[in-house]
Amino acid sequence: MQIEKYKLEEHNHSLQKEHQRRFDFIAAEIKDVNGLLQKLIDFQVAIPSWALGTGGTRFGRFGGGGEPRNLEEKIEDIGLLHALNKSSGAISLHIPWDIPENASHIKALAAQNGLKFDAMNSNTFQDQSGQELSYKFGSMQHVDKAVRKQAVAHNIEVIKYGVELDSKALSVWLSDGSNFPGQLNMRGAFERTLESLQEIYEALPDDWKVWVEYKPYEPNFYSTTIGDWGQSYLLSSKLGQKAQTLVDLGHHLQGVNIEQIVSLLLMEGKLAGFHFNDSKYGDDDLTVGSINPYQLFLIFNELVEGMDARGMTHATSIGWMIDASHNVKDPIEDLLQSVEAIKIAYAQALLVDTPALVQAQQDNDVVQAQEILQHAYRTDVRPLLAEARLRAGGALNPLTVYRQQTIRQQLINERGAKAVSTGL
Ligand code: LRH
Ligand code: MN
Repeated sequence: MQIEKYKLEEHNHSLQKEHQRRFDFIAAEIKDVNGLLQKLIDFQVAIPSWALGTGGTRFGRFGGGGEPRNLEEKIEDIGLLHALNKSSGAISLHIPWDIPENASHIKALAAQNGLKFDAMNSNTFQDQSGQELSYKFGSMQHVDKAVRKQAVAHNIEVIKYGVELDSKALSVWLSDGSNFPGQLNMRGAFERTLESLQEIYEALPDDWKVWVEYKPYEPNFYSTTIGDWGQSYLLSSKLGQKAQTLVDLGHHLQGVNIEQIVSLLLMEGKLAGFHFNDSKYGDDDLTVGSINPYQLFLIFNELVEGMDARGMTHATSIGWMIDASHNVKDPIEDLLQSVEAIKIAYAQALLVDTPALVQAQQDNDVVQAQEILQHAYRTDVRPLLAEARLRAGGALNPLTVYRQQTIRQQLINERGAKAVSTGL
């Protein structure tokens, strides 16, 4: 389903006066407000194809209605999201959950919805029906060469699907590891994983990247072969310049300083991009910025500083993507909130008075440094995001339009109230 343009214009007109007052207030404080707005307009967040349905845990799943039943409907839902916030112009597919049977049709449908194809995700953490060899004891780390070959072949197949869709990256997350001490020779597991990734690396088209995602635990609970940024960085350094490290915010143990990891990966030119979400305990995959928005701001502060230091174009130099699971929220509302939280953190980081901060750091004026950073964090940048959406043809308040137009009810009428499995 599409949103009629006049309905968006009606909504924006009804909020215009109040918006203008708020925008004028903050714009008065910003030197090059149009430059900042252009950065916000260009900043697009990719939406995972597996996040348009209701997620769940091993204890249960409470499916909502109107969920997409196939790849076409997932593309339509992201198209709807993008029509509202003009900030979700890409989809990331997971294979085999979303095999593009007819690539040219899928590509055309995505283009109609203003969407590009971001990284392609492979899957050697589940056994598919009809699969010859099991990944129970791992895939690329497996002691049996035949299992490793099967995993390599799957990743090369995923690259093929991606080439047809003009994607430019393969994203690899391996659940490989062990549940008990003694179960695995961890050096052997790492070396076999490297050997497998090298075969995949050789199959990458020249203009492609391979993104190596790390995660400390789950589904393995003693060791994970690619368990932290160091192990991913070691692999991507040994593989070559087309290999980089992907940072999923939920894949860090309590107390880890993620923004420090980001600054170092950027320094090394080895930061692939992000799977944005939020968490309080483990890999909770909650709405971005819903638990620790200050950490998200600090990460973007390092990103802006590090990308500017390397002359990188913010919007296109690394992968910006959400990886979340919606257990109790409407998936589209959850994604609207997540994209908003990401762009709020980015806008606040763009407002940091960097010359003053550098001076305070030079003077070891710790108090002043915090004041400068938190002034940006405590600035309500939402009118800037609304203005950027308005100029890009979106809604001043996407969530309000989504609810006022009873879009979920329309999707339920169209698709039915029954829940649809998301593969996870
Ligand atoms: C693993 C992960 C990975 C995906 C999966 C859906 O926890 O973050 O990025 O493949 O979630
Ligand atoms: Mn992830």
